[in-house]
Amino acid sequence: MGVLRIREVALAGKPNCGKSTFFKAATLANVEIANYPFTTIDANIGISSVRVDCPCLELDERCGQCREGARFVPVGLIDVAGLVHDAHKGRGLGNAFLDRLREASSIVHVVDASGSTDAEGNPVGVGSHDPLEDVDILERELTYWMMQILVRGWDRLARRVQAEHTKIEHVIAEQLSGVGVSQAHVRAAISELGLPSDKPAAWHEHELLDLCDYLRSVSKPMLIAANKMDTAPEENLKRLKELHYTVVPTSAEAELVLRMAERAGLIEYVPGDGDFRITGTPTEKQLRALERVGELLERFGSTGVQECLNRAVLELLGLIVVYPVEDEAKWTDKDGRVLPDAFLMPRGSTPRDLAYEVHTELGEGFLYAVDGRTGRRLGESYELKSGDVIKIVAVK
Ligand SMILES: Nc1nc2c(ncn2[C@@H]2O[C@H](COP(=O)(O)OP(=O)(O)O)[C@@H](O)[C@H]2O)c(=O)[nH]1
Ligand SMILES: [Mg+2]
Repeated sequence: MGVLRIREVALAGKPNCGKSTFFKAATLANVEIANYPFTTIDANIGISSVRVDCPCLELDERCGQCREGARFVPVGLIDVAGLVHDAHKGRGLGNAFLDRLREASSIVHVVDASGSTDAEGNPVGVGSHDPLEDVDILERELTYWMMQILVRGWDRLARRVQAEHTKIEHVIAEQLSGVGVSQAHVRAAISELGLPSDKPAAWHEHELLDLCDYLRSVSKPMLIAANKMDTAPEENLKRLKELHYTVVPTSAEAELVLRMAERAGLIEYVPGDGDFRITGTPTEKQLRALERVGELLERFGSTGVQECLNRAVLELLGLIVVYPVEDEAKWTDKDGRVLPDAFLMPRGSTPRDLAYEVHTELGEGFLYAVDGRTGRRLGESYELKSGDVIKIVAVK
């Protein structure tokens, strides 16, 4: 087994939108089903998971690593301190918050869709604040944050690029590498905005800002959790859904109720499901809370929390889940465990990439791979698909 490389999702949003509730719910899991450490790394960084259909559904028996065919693959989750307007200037927790986002590969923007908190997160009457404003504020803060990093020493940089005829995308990507911007991102942005790449010293400040805005949108993929859906006016949900984002109505609170009830042995609930089963003896009060959650599930299909995590990882980051095995016929490892591991890989990965992900030595000794479904040898350039069961053959 190689070291698990954890992909990260950050929860961002203003104070009181429900980030910590979402975080707590999403990182609270049934330890027994997990063959990886479901521990909280620190108060604000934890392990959550994406849910996929387990390939063992094609077998006669479940593999023992999943819950009735629902396979949970670990991802890191960061609860970023509440963000307010002008955070990039150091307001609120300011740059400490923004620095946390450096580590994240995608962002779930938790928005209080009920409109019951103002731009700073102070309680106001339900529906009295427009949640769309919060979306603008977060975008702006991230853009200005990148701008701040970019303009550090910009004049000197731009002049040097012009004098030495070096590539501007290289210099910008270097400057912004800490926030996850690549040369390809910069090249795309420059061409999209039609900036003269040989004359960066002549770029206007507003053009630099547009550049940062574009870079933000491509390097920090984001979706919106329209949280507090239980009390949100229809109109707010509708307007949020019209934005050019993936918008998932959520109730972090409902998810927390379900996960705690399951932990307490009161219900059986598989995260992401649209229902649960009472298996214990809840008190009158607990029963009423569960009934309320039940109604919500009926109305929305699920609490939305698992869907946010799934889409942030599988759609925004474009990752797939692949299952390496030692025995391609039985889908087991050397100890006979069925489908022992699940790896998240970037789309477009090859079997050799998977070998490296499992272990550097396996990657270096890679000879070929076998498809666990067909028993056929896979070509060097085979593109792995989500759900693939793969045997890797390497020199010993
Ligand atoms: N009605 C409702 N309230 C929620 C929901 N999620 C969180 N809250 C409440 O919103 C308040 C702020 O939540 P918290 O998670 O501390 O927000 P944070 O400041 O963004 O971390 C708390 O009172 C939560 O109980 C939800 O889905 N529905
Ligand atoms: Mg919080």
